[in-house]
This record gives sequence, C-alpha cells and structure tokens, in this order.
Amino acid sequence: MTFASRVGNGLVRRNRTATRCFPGYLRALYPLAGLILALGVSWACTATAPTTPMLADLKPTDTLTATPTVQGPPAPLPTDSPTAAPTAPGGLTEPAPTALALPVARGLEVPWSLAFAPDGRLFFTERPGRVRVIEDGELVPEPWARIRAAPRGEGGLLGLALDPDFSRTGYVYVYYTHRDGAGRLVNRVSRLREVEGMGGDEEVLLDGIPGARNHNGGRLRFGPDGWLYITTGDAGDGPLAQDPGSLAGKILRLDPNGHIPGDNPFPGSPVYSYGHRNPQGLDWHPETGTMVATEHGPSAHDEVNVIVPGGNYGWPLVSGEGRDPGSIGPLRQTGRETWAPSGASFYTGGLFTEWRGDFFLAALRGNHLRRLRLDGPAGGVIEEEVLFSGELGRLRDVVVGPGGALYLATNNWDGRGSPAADDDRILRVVPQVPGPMAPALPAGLP
Ligand SMILES: [Ca+2]
Repeated sequence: MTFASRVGNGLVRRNRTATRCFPGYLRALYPLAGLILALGVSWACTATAPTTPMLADLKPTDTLTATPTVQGPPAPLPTDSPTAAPTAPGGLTEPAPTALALPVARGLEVPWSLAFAPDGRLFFTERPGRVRVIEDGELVPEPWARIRAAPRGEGGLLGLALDPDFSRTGYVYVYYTHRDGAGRLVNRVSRLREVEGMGGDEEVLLDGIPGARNHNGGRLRFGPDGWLYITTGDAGDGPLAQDPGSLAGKILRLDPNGHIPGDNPFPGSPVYSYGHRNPQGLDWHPETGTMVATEHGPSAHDEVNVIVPGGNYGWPLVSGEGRDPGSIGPLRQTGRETWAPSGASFYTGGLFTEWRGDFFLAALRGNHLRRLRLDGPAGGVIEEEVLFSGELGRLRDVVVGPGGALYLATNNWDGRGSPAADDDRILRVVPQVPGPMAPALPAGLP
C-alpha cells in the first residue's frame, strides 16, 4: 500500500509534503518506494519546504490550520484503516485529495448555521442571537439582525436558511429558542426581510415547537422542491417523537410562507417524518434528490438516515443498530462511537472533483469533518474518511460555497469545547496543492 492510499489526518499531512517536495518522476515510484521515501525524506522536506499560501485572499496573519508542520523526527506512519481509498479504474490507487482549512472569520460566538446568498455573501447565526454576514471576505462588524433568543444550554439562535428566491424577496429564515408566555422554552421559525442591508420585519411562521436546554434540533434548509424543512429535537421527552400531534422529534415541512403543503404525508400537519431524537443536519443528493439527515444518538449510536415522507425513524423505541419492524433503520450508525453529527452537506463543487456527490457531516464530539460516499440513492456507505481530526475542535456546520470550497463553523465556545485563542472560527477548506484536484482558484470569496 502506498502512503497516499491511507485515510485520515496522518495521510493528509504526509501526502501533502511529498507532493510538494518530490519531482514528478519520483512520484511515479511511490508504489514501490513510497514507504521508504516517506520515512527517509519526509522529515527533511517538511522542515525545509515553505508553506506558501496560494490563495489570493489569504491574509498575512492567516495560519494554515490543517497543516501543522512537523518539526523534528517524523511521526509514525498511520496505521491501516478499514476505510478504502478512492480507487481508479485498473485498480490503481489515486492519491487522496489533500485539504487545507483557512480561517475566514475569528473570535465568533458559537456560529451555528452557514448559508450563502446568491450575491456571494455568507450569512451565519451566532447562538446568543445574532445574524451576521461575511462580505468580500470580511466579517461585517455590525450584525445583520439581532434576535431575542433564549440561549440556554443547546438552545438559542440556531438554524438559518435563505429563500431560494432571496435576490427578489430578501427573506432570511431563522430557527431559535425563546420563552413563551408561560416562561417555557420553545422554538420558533421566523423569517426576516432585508432592507438596505439589514434584517427586520420579523414574521413568525411556526411557534411552540417544544424546547428545552437540550435537544432542540434546529437546522433549516430549503429542499429541491422549494419547501422549507425544519429539524426538531425531542426536547428531552422521547415519547413526543412518536406522537404525531407533537412538533418535537420531527422533520417538518412548510412552504416559504409558513403554510402546510397540500402533499405533506399527514394531511394538515407540518410533520414530514418522525421518531427523531435530535436531528441537526440535512441535505439532498444533487442528482438523485435523496434526502439524508444526521441525528444525535443517546451516548453513541449516532445516525445518518435516508428520509422518506411519513417515515418513522424509531426514537425512542429503537436507536442505532436496534431494529423495529415499524420503523426505518439508519443508513449508517456509529455503534459505540460518538460523533455528535450536526450540519451536513452533499459536495456539489468543482474544487474537489473526487468528492463530488459525497456526503459531509460536521462532528461536534468527534472533533472532525467526515466524508461518506453512498452507494446509490439509498444504498450503504462504501467509503468513509475523517478530515481535520482533532485539529479544529468541535464542528457545527459544513456547507459548500459557490466557488466549490467547503466552509466549516467551529463550536468550541458552545460549553463543551476547549476554545483556542481565536475561536470560534469559520474556515474555508480548499485543496492543498495545484494539480488535477485543484483547478485555478478564483480570487477572493467564495
Ligand atoms: Ca433511529
């Protein structure tokens, strides 16, 4: 096995170093000599090769967070992983794509949800109650909107989605925890309208979604059908997830004006699927339209589910590998591992051509970005890769920028992390080296 076929962070570092240091004819010898070269030369290359930023918008103070330069003796080679590397026709192993995370914004407070506007601006929420914007690569100091959320425990200002027709309507949709008239924590979906660059005119579309300190769900996304999908948690009361009359532990679907679509699976109800514990990520396969959602399990047993209308996903009757004839089992579950998966996106960009169509999820407890390749619309996971393991801390969201970069939000200030001096951050993930994997990068965001 060449060292380029390994997965995980050890590979990313080593492969990058080799590609930068060795001329092409030496790279052709990798299958025979890669291991020896890696052991013998990687230290020298790593110690001498300059880490040259290649992006026009990289600022002098930016650090290359995904590439801690190895000083001193080389680290041990990564151990074998059960995960297969991408295999080219003819059985040749392609070098795994190498990725680099560059800070776009720092010093944020629990950025929970990222969404790009058609004009290239990056909108995001901060959980205490701010909608903010990054424009032309710069964080706009004044929030786009302030929301009177109740940031308790896992609650606060969570999801954000832009109207598919944002250029015309200026609508931004948000999901947040607040206190109702009786002082209870509940969640609501609202939309704001942009007027002269600022958000206002809040219009509440759905309120009274059961809330609690934990398990508030909170992801918003517009589907390819143009309807708004909303993930809700069980608010700590598992049986609510099986109660068709409760909005807790569900994926909901509304039209952009907050009305219930006529073809929802339960007539007159916003419920699209049920039996969820705490789903926080969802996206649709770009070609098949298959809807895939992530969900936090009870101590491990996290899930990735293919969502169908009217489907029962089992909580609290079963979770993880548990099977129940009346519910739909997960596409992937984590067994005894805990990822705590949150935001998720299928990769649709052109910067990482090998990743096109793969499903990425941001892991909180897992401290990584995970890539899953699915076998067909609802098939199993046929390839899996962990990126940035332990390097960035807790990750809350991942989206694809219009230029093909992935964007990540850290959540090291969410009460469960170990924040670095410049946390929380939004980071831009780009290929490490020019070549077939990395066509010429456009200047500036995105
Ligand atoms: Ca389940």
